[in-house]
Amino acid sequence: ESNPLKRAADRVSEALRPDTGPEEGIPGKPGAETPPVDEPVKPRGPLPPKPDQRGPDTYSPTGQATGVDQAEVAQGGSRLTNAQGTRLPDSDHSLKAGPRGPVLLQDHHLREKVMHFDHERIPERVVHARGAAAHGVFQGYGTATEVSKAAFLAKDVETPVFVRFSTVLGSRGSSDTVRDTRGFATKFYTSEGVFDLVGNNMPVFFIQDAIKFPDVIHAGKPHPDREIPQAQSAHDTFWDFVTLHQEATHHTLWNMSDRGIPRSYRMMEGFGVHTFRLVNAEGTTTLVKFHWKPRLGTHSLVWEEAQLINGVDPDFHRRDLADAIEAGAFPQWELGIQVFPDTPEQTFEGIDLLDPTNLVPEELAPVRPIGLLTLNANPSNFFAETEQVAFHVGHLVPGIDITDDPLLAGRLFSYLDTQISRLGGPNFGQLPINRTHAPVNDMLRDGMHQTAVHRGVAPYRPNSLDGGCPFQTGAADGGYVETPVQLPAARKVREAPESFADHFSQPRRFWLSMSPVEREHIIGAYTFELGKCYEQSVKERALRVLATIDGELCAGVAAGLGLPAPEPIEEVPPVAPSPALSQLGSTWPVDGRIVGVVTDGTTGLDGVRAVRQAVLDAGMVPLVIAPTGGVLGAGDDAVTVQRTYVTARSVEFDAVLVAGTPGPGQDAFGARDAKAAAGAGGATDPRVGLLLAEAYRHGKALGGWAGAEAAFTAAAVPADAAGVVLAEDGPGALRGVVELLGAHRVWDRFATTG
Ligand code: HDE
Repeated sequence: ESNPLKRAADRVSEALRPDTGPEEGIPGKPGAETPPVDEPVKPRGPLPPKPDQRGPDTYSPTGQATGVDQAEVAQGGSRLTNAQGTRLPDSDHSLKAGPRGPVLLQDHHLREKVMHFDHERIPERVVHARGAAAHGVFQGYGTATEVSKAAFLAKDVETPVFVRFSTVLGSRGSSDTVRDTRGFATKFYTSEGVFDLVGNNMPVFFIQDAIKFPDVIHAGKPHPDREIPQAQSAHDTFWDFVTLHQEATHHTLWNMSDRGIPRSYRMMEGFGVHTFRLVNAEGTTTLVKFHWKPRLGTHSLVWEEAQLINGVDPDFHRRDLADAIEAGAFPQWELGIQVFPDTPEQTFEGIDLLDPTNLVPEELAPVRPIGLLTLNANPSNFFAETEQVAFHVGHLVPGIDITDDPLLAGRLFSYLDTQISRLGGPNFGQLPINRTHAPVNDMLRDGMHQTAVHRGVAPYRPNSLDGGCPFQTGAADGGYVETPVQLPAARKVREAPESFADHFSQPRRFWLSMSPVEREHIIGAYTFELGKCYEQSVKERALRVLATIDGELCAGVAAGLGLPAPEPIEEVPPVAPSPALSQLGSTWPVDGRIVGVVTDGTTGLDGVRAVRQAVLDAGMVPLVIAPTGGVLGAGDDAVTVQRTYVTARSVEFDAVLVAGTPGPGQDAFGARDAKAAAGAGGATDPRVGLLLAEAYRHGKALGGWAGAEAAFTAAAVPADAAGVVLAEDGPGALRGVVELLGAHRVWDRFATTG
C-alpha cells in the first residue's frame, strides 16, 4: 500500500480492464470475451490523470472561468487589465522618472502593450489576400444522395457554413472592384468533419499543372522592382505569361469579360473548377463539377463604374455583403452539380474532365440543384474569423473524393503548407473559426500555439495503454476511405496528355456565346489592359492569341491599339455556343438593390416619402440624396437624408429617381445659393447633373416625376431615351424602374451610346 510504484501498477491494470461494452460498428472487431492478446478491441478513453496530475482548470483564452460555453469568450469584466489579468490604473502614461524624466524599462505594461502591437499583423495570404466573409447555413435537398453518401447533402439536413469571398492578386488593403477572378470558398462544418469547397467565380483556371502556379502568380503580382501595379492584370508580365502559356487563354478571356468585375459578391456564380468524384452508399462513383447559382442572378459592373468605385468606395463589395446581411436581405445560392459517368477515360462529349481549363456547357450537362446556401450573419471579428479561416481542398468528407486533375494535386499540398507561415504553425485547426463540429481524436500533438490539453499516454496506434483508443473506422461506419481507383500502367514522365493540347476551342465557345454588348465589353477590356503594356512584342503576341479565338475580337482590339490584326496561330475546329454562359437575357429578383432618390430638399417631399416607402416594400434600399445632410420636413413625416450632393456618387446606385422639380423662382436641385441659381436661370446643381449623366452612361434605370425632366435635360440625358421613366408620380416612376432593374441594366442603351 505504501509503495507508490505498486499503486501505479495496480491503477494501470485496473484501468486496462474493459469497462464499456463493445462499441457498435467497429468493423472486423466483434466484442471480444477473451482477454486481448494485442490491441484492445473495446474502446475506452485514455487513463484518468494520476493522483499527482491535474490539467489546467478550464478558463477562456483570457482567463474567464468557463462554465459551459465560455471557451469562445475573449474578454471579461469591465476593468482594464494586462494580459495576465492584473487590473491597471493607467494605460495612457508610461512609467517615468518624474513627469519630464526618462521612461523606465521596468514598465511591464508599456512593454507588453507595445510588444503585442508589434506582432498584431500576420503574413497576408500569398494569393486571395483581400476578402470578406459571412456565416450561414446550407440545407441539403436530398437530390444528391443518389450519387453521394455525404451526410450534409441528405434531405433537410442543415449544416453551418462560413464563406469567404476574395480577389486574387491584390494585397489585403487593395480595392474590391478591380478586374480579377474572385475566390468563393465555403467551409461546411458537417457532422462527419469539415468539407471545404474552395472555388472561384470562374469555372476554369489559367494553368493545367500546379507546378506553374508560382509562375502565373509571379507574373500577375506587381513587378518586383517598383511593386506596381497593385491588384491589376493590366501590365506586361501578366500578358507576357498568359500569351506564352496559351492554356491560359480561356481563363484570361473570362477575366476580360464582365465576370472579371462583379456587381456584388451576392451576384456571382461559384465553381469548384476541378472535376470531383462522388461516392454513394453502394460505393458507386460519379464524376461531378460543382456550381453555385446566385438567387439574384449573375451581374457585373461596367468598367468605368468599377474604376470610379476603386476611388469612391474601395470597400464596395465588402460593404455590400455586410449591409445586405445586416438589413436581413440574406444572400442565397443553390449548390448544383453537373454529373458525368466515371469512365476510365474521364471525358464527357470529348471534353477532358481532368483539364481545369475546360468547362462543360450546361446545355450538354445540366446543373442539378442539390442544396441551398443562405448567408445570415456577419463575422463579429474580422481577424479572428475572416483572416484566420484556413480552407483546404483536402478537407473532404465521406462521399466526396478527388480526381487526378494535376492542378488539384498541387493544391492538396499547398493549402496545408501555406498555413504554416501564415498562421504560424500546424495547430491552425484549433482556431475557433477552423474547428470542426465533429469530435476530434487525431493523435496529433504539441507544436506552436498548441491550445489543447490532451489526455492519455499513448498517442500512437496500436496501443494497449489508452484502451486501444482511438479506434479506426471503416467505410461502413463513416470512415473516409479513398476510392480504390484503378491506375493505368504508366511511365514516370514530365508531360501533359495530348488531350490537354486544345487551348482555343473552349475560349472560342465562350466568345460565341456572348451577346453583342458583352462582346463590346470584352473588346474594351483587352484594349484597356494591352494598352497599359509597354512591350510591343507582348501586345503583338496577344493579338495573335485573340486572332485565334475570333477575328472580330482581334480586329476590335487591334483597332484600339492601333496595330494591324495578325493571322491566327492555328485553325480552331467549329464549336457551338453555350447560351448559358451569357449573363443577359433573363430577369431576376431586385431585392437589396440600391435606389437613389434625388431631391432639392424642399419641393415634392410627399413624393419622396411615398417612393422611399415603396422602395422598402419592394425589398430594396432607398437612399435619399439632398443638398445637405439632416432631416427633410418635420414630425412623423420627416425624411432622413442618407447622402448629400457631396457624398453621393452615381456608382453607388443601381437606379436613380429624381423627385419633382422646383417651382418658379425656387432653387433648382440645390444650386448652392439662390442668387447663383437665379443667375443661371434655375440651373441644376452640377453634382446632380454628373450623377445623372454617369448613371445614364452606365446603363442604369432612371426615373422621375412632376417635371423632373429639367434635371435630365441639364445632364444631357434625352427624356425619351431607353430606360428613362418619367411618370406622373413617384410610385409610377418607381414601378417602371423596378421593371428595368429586373434585367440589371438598360442594355439597349449601350447599343445607342457605344
Ligand atoms: Fe488557391 N490558394 N491555389 N486556387 N485559392 C490559396 O491558400 C493554390 C486555385 C482559392 O478565402 C492559398 O490559404 C495553388 C484554384 C481560393 O482563404 C494557397 C493552386 C482555385 C483561395 C493557394 C491554386 C483556387 C485560395 C493562399 C494551383 C479555384 C482563398 C492562402 C495548383 C478552384 C481561400 C491559402 C480563402 C488560396 C494555392 C489554384 C481558389 C497558396 C498551388 C484552381 C478561393 O495555398
